[in-house]
Amino acid sequence: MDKPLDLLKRLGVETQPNGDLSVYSPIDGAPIATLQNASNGEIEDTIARAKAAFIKWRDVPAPRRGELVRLWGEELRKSKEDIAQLISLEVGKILQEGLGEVQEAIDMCDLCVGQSRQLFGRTITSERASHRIMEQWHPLGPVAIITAFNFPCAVFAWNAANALICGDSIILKPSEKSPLSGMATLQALLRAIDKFGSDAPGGLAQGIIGGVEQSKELVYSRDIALVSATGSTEMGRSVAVAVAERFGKRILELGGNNAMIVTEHANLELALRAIVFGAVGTAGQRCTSLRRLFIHHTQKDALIKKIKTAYASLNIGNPLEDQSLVGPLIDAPAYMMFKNGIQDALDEGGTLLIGGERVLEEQYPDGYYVSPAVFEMPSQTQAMKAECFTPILYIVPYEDFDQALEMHNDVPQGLSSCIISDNMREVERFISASGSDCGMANVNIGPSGAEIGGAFGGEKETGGDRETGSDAWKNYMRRTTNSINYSTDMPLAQGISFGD
Ligand code: UN1
Repeated sequence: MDKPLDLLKRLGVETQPNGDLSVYSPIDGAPIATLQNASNGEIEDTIARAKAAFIKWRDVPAPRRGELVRLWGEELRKSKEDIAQLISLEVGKILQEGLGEVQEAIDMCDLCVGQSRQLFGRTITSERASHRIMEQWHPLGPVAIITAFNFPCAVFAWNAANALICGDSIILKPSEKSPLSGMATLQALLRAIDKFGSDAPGGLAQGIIGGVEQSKELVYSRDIALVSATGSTEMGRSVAVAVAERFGKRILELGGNNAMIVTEHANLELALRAIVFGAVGTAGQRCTSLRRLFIHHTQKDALIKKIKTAYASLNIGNPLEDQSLVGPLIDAPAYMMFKNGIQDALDEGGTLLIGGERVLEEQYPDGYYVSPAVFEMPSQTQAMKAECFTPILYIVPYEDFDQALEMHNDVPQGLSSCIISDNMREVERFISASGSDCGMANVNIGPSGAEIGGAFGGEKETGGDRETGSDAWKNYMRRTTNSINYSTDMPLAQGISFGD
């Protein structure tokens, strides 16, 4: 691993030695760099530049805008290893997951290159003779992208790639816990903009360093047409209200409390692989992490045995080392959350089956490594209904499928979900209208690791919006309905006769 400052230099990320935002590595708590939080004046200027850039960019043909995103993908390919290392260093993800995250950003660019030629509306038949109705999708305006610490590269790219092909300018406000990886991803975009040439206006893509105060400036600004924010439900609630108050648009991707149902017809080996990656991957710090596991009572003992064996052999350690599968939690508050989560589960009658300890404390006194915890709970308790963004998995056995479905949906969040079953009745029921109430309902796949081709997002307190693929691009545009009369008459709709 290179020295952090060499890595940052290679990625074009500028740091401010006397800046007021310090970034630490969760690996050992060591400082990586300092950055300067943006002042109100700087944010106002940034928004003004984004507004001016939008006026020019919206007139560049969409497939040409796609070419910029293609170039961004090329730059990301060139910097893939470097950005992945930075993500490991700054977020604590194992290198494989860091590489996967950059790959997700590259895939998003590829998707958007094609999508830039497919920003189509419908033609609708008119009730009037020699009339036609059609829809067009037009660029929307400056888009603010507020990301969470855990996916600083991919979630930025999901939003920025869509926004750019849709003709919008963008402003990134990365999480104050992992601003460097976001800025490195932005720098790759700025290199692409340099290569693209003069029809990419200055101010098309910008970044703002800061926390809640800086986010608020963006959220309250009437010049920001769309706020796309990823993070906690609490954050999302205040963004939703502020943006709605000024009739702005928003995309919210908030808490997940994702579950799996393992039925009596499940292939347990398949279930095990999905459980371990889902609950332990990224140290349980994905929106899509597996948190609740409902097991048919006939499968419980066998599956718990397998889970315990798998958890006992997990390599917890420095995420930059090849053999590590579980890196550290992001910071001390995350560790407090883990500890409280463990206590709450015990207080509610849970039996701790494995894990739940802080580990490697001597080696890394300022790094918060924990052994992922598994509880067996007597029922779906109160603590299980809140998202605890750490590797705690709660198991609840069930007797009949309807009961499992009911528990599955009985939480405020609705992001991702899955069933492990070889029985088509159970599977179809799970993905039917009366099945999972989540934005994503998977079959024989875990809840995390979604591909970008589908629409990503969830219901209820998850926010209700969608990003990435499918028709999510429409969220970054405005729709106009055009009614066209090519006759020489002026018939009115609804058959109205008005003074004729
Ligand atoms: C997130 O945790 O905010 O589905 C995003 C997944 C990844 C993205 C997670 N593709 O787990």
